[in-house]
Amino acid sequence: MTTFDVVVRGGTVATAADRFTADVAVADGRIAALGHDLAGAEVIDATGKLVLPGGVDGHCHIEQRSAAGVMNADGFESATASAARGGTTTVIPFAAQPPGASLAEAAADYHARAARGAIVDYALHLILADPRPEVLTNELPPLVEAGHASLKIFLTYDIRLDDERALAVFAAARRHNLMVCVHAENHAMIAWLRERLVARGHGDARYHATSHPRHGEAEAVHRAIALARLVDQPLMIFHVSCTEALAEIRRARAAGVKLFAETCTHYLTLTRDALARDDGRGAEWICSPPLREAHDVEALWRALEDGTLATVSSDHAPYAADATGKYGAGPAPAFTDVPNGLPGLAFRLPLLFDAMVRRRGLRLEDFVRLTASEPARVYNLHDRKGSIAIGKDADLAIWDPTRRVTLAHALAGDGAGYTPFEGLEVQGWPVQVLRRGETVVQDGEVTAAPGSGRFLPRRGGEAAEPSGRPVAEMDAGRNFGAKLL
Ligand code: DUC
Ligand code: ZN
Ligand code: ZN
Repeated sequence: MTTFDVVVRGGTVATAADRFTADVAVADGRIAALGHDLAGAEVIDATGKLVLPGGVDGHCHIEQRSAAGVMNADGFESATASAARGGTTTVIPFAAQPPGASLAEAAADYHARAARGAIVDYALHLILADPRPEVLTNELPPLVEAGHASLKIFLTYDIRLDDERALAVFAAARRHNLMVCVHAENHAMIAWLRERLVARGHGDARYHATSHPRHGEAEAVHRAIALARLVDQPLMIFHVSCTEALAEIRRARAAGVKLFAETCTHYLTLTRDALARDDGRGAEWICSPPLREAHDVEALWRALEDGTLATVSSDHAPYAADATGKYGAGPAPAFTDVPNGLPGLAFRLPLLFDAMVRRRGLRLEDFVRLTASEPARVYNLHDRKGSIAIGKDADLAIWDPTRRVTLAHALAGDGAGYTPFEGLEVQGWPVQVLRRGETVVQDGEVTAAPGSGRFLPRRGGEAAEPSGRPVAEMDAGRNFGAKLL
């Protein structure tokens, strides 16, 4: 009888398609067998537990500066340790090109830092803040060759791209089979409102939400889709926060556009009331797009159920609740002086498990799909990540569905010093987490070495392939023979 390296025995294994009782056997870091009475050099008793694929967080910021230059409160070690504590074993943070700088140098810099610190496996999205021709022509192809397969662009902030540059990125992405992720908000509306609000003395955190109008998000979603559609480039719309943006996504899908969209844990669990707290800590809930209203929360849940939204990420963007982060401009800063973002890597899975499976009536399989399998598929990591099947990496979260936990920052262990989810009670918790068969977290203790996480080189894959349905103007058969791509 074969003795495997590790056997996780007797748990209920869940995938995006199914659940069943089985032992999971690991050899050389991969799932080698699913069955009964399997023998292992190390045996982990999972009786009464769920055995879930480790989470895949397709959008988080690690060791990155805010739009205004404030450094995240987390390095790769603390961020990925907090991800692992919450059952996430794959992350996709960013390599951010500063305007005017080299994309290749930015990527090399993030690679070096991730290689030193990461505890879980990772890929990187490349942020293109300055897609000048030599960056797209000379710097991008070797990065694609090295295994980068997704880009992020912004339509707001100082690093925003105008429509022409966005189109240039979409066309380059199409040439190289890359997914493009978009931060879609209308910059002019935000700038105009910020100026007026501050001039009229409305600098309190609650006006951050006022300064990011919901139809400005919808407008930018619409525009990004229209531009990408011209060159038949699939998009991922990041951090969808409101009903109006969902309507744009549904309309485009109904018209046959190939499009993915995510929302984030905080848009599903919090509202803009957090910005108007009477203890003066509203800055700690400032993120962009902003937290919206209760009816948006409900609309986002419906969009998860009907398939409009494909994935849920953390958008972990931690800034410490002190003068190095949220309060760099003083203890009562104007919202315009507060870096945008919330910590969330650690609690994404516990919050979503509790909300989806216990309170909202989604199936356990839906939870696995939205938090692991589908992000793995969209970012073309699914040959190794996001499911429990023979040949996949043995990334497993052994989950106690009965454990009740009151969320507190100490459980997250990230660098932010606070959690926006403080005091929320959840049921369901990862008691042991394996990455490639190695236990990386046991009862909240991180046991893996910094730098033991690996880079995951990948291609764009099927999700990034064009739909094959060009608009008439780009179709040589219908545009008098002009070949434009
Ligand atoms: N966009 C993000 O994707 N994350 C944090 C802040 C932001 O604007
Ligand atoms: Zn963004
Ligand atoms: Zn983000």
